[in-house]
Amino acid sequence: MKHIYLFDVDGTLTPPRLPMNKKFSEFFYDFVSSHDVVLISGSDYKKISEQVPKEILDICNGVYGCSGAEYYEKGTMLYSKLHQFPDELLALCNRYIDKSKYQLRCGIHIEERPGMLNISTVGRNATNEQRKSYNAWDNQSKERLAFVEKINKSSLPYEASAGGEISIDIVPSGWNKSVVKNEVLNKHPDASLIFFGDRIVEGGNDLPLAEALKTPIGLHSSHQVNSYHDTWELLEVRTAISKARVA
Ligand code: M1P
Repeated sequence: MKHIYLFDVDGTLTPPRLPMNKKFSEFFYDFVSSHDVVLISGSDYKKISEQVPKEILDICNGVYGCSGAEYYEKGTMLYSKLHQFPDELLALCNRYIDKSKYQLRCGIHIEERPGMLNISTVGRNATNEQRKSYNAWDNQSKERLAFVEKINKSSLPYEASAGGEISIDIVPSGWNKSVVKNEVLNKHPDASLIFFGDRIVEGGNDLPLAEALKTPIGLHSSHQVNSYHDTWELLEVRTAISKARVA
């Protein structure tokens, strides 16, 4: 049976919004060279390519950005789904940002991407240190989770999730990472999909895909990781097992 490996990027293959670790990228290059691999990030392709070396992106079977709204093969965009977000939703996001109890504002609080709004109270211009501080505060205050729930429980035809450390992704209902399951299975109907993500948690942007991959016979599987170290370890175990099978 064909196995296809699906990986989230931030927090799964790289530290959030940072380049891949050099040694891990060497290991991962070898892994991608010998396995079918698809990347699926909440970020857009531009951000993904700042983090994952081009040599790796070019040998992946495919790369989905914006939770599936854009798709690339070998650096070429094959599609990008656009969406016009309504003023009502933008006004709600602006109110969330303005009313936040988090004082620091670093700039770029609403980023429009293909098929996605990315919103952050601290702002996308936050430094790495400012990100960490916001994230620690958010873990206590649960600010993002509350807004994610508010959007998801509203009658608006949109869904929200908390993907990385400082922001929330908002997409039209159904435009989440789970779309990748059918995309991949349409090309490889008999494949078993193995997904790695760091946000397979309530309100997390990897959860819809992990849920979609649950089947009664356990054909597909999902693995919650806490960093690229976990991913590395799990892949090392898998490659060691398959080498032992061959030997
Ligand atoms: O890929 C995970 C997330 O990475 C970034 O999140 P943050 O800036 O909050 O760490 C964003 O690009 C986000 O859209 C994406 O889901």
